[in-house]
Amino acid sequence: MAQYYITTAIDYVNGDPHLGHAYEKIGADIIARFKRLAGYDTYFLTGTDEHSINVARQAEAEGLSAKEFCNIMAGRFRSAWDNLGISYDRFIRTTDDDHIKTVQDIIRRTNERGYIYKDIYSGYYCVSCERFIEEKDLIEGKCPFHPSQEPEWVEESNYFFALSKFQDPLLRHINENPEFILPAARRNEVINRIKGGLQDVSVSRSTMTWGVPFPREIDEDQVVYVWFDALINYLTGAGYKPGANEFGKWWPANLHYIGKDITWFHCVIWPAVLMASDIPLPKTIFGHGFVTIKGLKMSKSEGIVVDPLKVIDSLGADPLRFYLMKAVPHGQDGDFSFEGLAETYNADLANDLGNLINRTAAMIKKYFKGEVPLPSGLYEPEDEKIRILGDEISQIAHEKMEKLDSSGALHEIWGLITAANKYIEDSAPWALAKEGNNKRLVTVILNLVESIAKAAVMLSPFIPDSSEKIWDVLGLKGKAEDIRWDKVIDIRGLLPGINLKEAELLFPRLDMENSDFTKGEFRLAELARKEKKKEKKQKADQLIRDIKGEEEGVLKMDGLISIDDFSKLDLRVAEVASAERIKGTDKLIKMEIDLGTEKRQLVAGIAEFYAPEDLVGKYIVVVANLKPVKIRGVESQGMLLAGSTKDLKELAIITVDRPLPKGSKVR
Ligand code: ME8
Repeated sequence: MAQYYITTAIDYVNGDPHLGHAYEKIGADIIARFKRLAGYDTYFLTGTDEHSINVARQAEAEGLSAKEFCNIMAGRFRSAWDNLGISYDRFIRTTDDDHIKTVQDIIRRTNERGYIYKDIYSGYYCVSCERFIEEKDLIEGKCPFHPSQEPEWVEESNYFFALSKFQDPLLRHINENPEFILPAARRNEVINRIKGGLQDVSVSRSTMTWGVPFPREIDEDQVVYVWFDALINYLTGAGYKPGANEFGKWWPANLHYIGKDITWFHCVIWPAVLMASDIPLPKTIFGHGFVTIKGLKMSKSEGIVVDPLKVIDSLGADPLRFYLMKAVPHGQDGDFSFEGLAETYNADLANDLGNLINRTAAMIKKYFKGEVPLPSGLYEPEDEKIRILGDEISQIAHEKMEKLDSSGALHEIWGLITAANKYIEDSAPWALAKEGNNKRLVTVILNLVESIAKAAVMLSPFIPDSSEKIWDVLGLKGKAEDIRWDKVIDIRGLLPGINLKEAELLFPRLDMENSDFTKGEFRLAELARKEKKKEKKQKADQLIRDIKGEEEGVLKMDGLISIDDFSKLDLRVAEVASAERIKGTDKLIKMEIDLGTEKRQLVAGIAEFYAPEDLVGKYIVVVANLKPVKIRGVESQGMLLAGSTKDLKELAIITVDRPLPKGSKVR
């Protein structure tokens, strides 16, 4: 049996999964499910990318070890994909033991073959992309994908991979294998960039410790650069055997299904690393488009996210899977909206598909007591037409799926559902029953059941749960997904004598006025607020830059402290749990603050400016590592931060401008 190994990108775990991630996993799942239906021995790999700087920083902020933090987050990704019906065979984590060994082995292989050397890296680094960026690629000083963040300046001694040696072999491979990079637009982008010249890339970091350790015999003080580590997951997932020159049962991968923002890593760096290691290249890298909201890319670092689980809660996984395939066409970007989702649900699933099934089931019950009749042998030309159409569509949709055009295939399959609904109108079974034309009535009903069963099989990669429900309603044996795609045309043989089950309403119509989608609108309103805040923040940042510039003109450069001095302060966000005046004083307030993991008592001289009850519930900033002191006999276990005028006539407490977990570090 031919085999098919498909992988998705592995997601960074510094935020929860969002609809962009979900779109990719659904897209890959549809292909994996199709391949299984088409008779391939299929292996589907997805997982999480855990060694990123953001992860290390966030874990620290939450007072967890990086691994503990990753355990929680990887669990959330995995459970989101389970809820979405993603049929992965392995959920890989870059902290898995076998992966760490594979990464170290690939470093050894490339090193032995002379493609790794030590040098100094100095340049910009975008923490959100985990990418070294050349100055020429910055737009107004910012990473093109993360315009709200400053790239960091990095200067360190690193190991480099000799990417520049692979310019010609890469171009040759891409030209000789038109299927290597898809869609064609991405292929052209990549070719043009390679022609622009390749520079060697850093593959290690010496200023961080969270990562796969470099092989000890090469260097004890470096960890592997997160992208080098991440790409190698595809080999680990294939069953790579370190040191044995065995690349694993599933290697080479047939398809890396990834977003268009990371084609450079997959289409240039990854194949070059494989070439340098004498390992065959994957067959195809497909760079899908982005899910956007109002034209903006959904992105956790930019704060524009919709939680797929919220959508699943309201509607179930299948409507979301279906809608995303429709809204984000093959290889392109597509806009998500709650309204669009609700409209598609009502028009396509409730009206077209739901009604087709419900009407057909009702007629079988009414005219044949629920049992699908035996063929009558009487066929009109239209009766032949709908059957032939079903067979043709199964072939066309198959071809589209083989070309990875899932949205195109879905469109074709929907053609059968539309045609079957029209067939009901045209053949008017109720009139046939009235006339007593039982033979034709039998034919029409059989054709309808056949069309629905064909659609159920072909739709099973897209809406797997619903397909099984449809299969069940029809009273067919086994599962829709057990029918091979090339046997769809033989489905008629399964039908006579089957008994319809009591149909649950498959896709109840959504009441657009009073539906759960108000939740969606609420979230969009939240998004709009966030965008406003972002605008404000950008203005504020500009102001700060302007002020800094002015200050630099007048400030002497002495009396400054280093970042190390600053980092001695343990500043934390805390919630004021209770507050009261200290009796016998005018100025002092005693409060209990909540740091998430512990509660503390604080004394502050702010009674002239704040009433105790106004303080309760505020998220303030405190110095958490200050030695406790007694003020008027009351112990203060820390200090809150406040600003004041020189004459101390005005004072304001420092608070955070949006909720952060209690105990978050202020840096
Ligand atoms: O890039 N629409 O992780 P990631 C569609 N860890 N796809 C989107 C999207 C959107 N709005 N936003 C993100 C990484 N994605 C690396 C990958 S692979 C060896 C390492 C896609 O969490 C994105 O294009 O930033 C990528 O394919 C995947 O989600 C993970 O993104």
